[in-house]
Amino acid sequence: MSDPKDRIGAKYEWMGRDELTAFQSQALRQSVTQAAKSPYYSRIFTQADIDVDSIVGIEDVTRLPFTTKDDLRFSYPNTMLTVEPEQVVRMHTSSGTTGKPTAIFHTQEDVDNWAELMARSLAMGGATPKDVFQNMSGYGLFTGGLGLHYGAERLGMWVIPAGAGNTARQILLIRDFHVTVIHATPSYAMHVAERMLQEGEDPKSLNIKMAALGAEPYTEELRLKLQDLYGFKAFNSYGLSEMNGPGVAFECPYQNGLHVWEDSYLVEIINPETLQPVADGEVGELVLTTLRRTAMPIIRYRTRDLTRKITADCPCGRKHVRLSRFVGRSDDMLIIRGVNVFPSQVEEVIMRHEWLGGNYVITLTTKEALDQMTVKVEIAKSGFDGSMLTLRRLRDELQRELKEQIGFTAEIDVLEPGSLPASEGKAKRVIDERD
Ligand code: DLL
Repeated sequence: MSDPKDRIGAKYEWMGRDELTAFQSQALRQSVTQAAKSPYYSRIFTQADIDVDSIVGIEDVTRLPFTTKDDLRFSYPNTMLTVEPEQVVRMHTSSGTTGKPTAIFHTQEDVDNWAELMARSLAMGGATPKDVFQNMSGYGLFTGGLGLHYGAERLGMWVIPAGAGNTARQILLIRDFHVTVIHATPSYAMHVAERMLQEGEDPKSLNIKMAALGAEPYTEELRLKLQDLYGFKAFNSYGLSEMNGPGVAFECPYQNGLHVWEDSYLVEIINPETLQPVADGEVGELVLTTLRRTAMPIIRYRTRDLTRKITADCPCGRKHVRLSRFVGRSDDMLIIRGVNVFPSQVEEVIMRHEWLGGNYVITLTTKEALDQMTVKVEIAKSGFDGSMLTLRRLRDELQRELKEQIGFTAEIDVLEPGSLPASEGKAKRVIDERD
């Protein structure tokens, strides 16, 4: 096998800390100068009285204004564009379901850099040109399709652009073309495994060795369950359309947090209330600045995603900072009877149960003016003896464990396998029907 230090983007991947910092400072200067060419940032910088030439090093970033999702909407369709329209080769939009989308533009250099970041990520997880790669993600405006596709091709893998859904065909393609690496959302990977189990097939028989799983929050417990079902190694993959899409952060073989590619993204973690940086290692909102994007640099983007920096050096030797698994988004936090609950806290408890499947839905209602939470889960096909007694015990156990985790009693509905709606992309875990 070739030396990993020789591969695509290696010059960035293996930069030392001082080298990275120096590179970031120079790239930040360039990025801010480039941003100022757009009508949007030119106005914002003037309003905030920012002299672009005074931005010298990464420590100056805090003098720049934040950019929010609303700013992107406000700049729709293209006031953040910094180049002539004929230099644009591609656009994507964010996956928001309400209101105007936010559009992101790329030059040829931008899509090339993105593909390099994605290739670098997949290779870090162990993918090689000898692998056959199936992309089980939606194509189109969603970045999980073309983002992974170009990265996998850039790495030199044989790519199957299967797209989302059509589970029977996904399984057929994996078998017939000896797929060794897949990309999917964790919820869809779970759905495929459960479908196979229901049909008496073993997901391990597919012989997949690696999975890139992301685009939605998931717990370590869900990763372990998937690894156990398929026998593959699953790597957490993080990104967002505003920062290209996938390829922002990915796990190394130690699977102990996601390395953010700091040659391309400047990382800050802030307290969302005070907007000040949190202490290293504390949970806060991730703020990212693009460092190598031409068509549409974005300065200090408030992602709303909650995570913390892992400060210890990674045994893999890469110096790119690691982020811990995402807790969720600040806007995903549920306030139930005054208690703050993240869906991931509920998932953690469910995934620890071997008799339960990997799908679940949290429904919130109001009963006699009080918030009511119902957690619907499915019995796993394997391992369950079918008795009412076991079912009742399981329900009581789950209710007790959830109460320990979140502090109040939830209703539990244990359903037959396959009863809950299956996800093909990002799973909808919460239905809020409260008054
Ligand atoms: O989901 C890009 C992507 C595609 C990432 C494929 C990974 C794989 P958006 O549709 O703009 O882009 O959604 C971005 O999804 O702000 C997070 O809230 C969430 N998200 C993405 N990856 C993860 C992850 C793509 N690994 C939003 N863990 C982000 C937790 C994630 N949340």
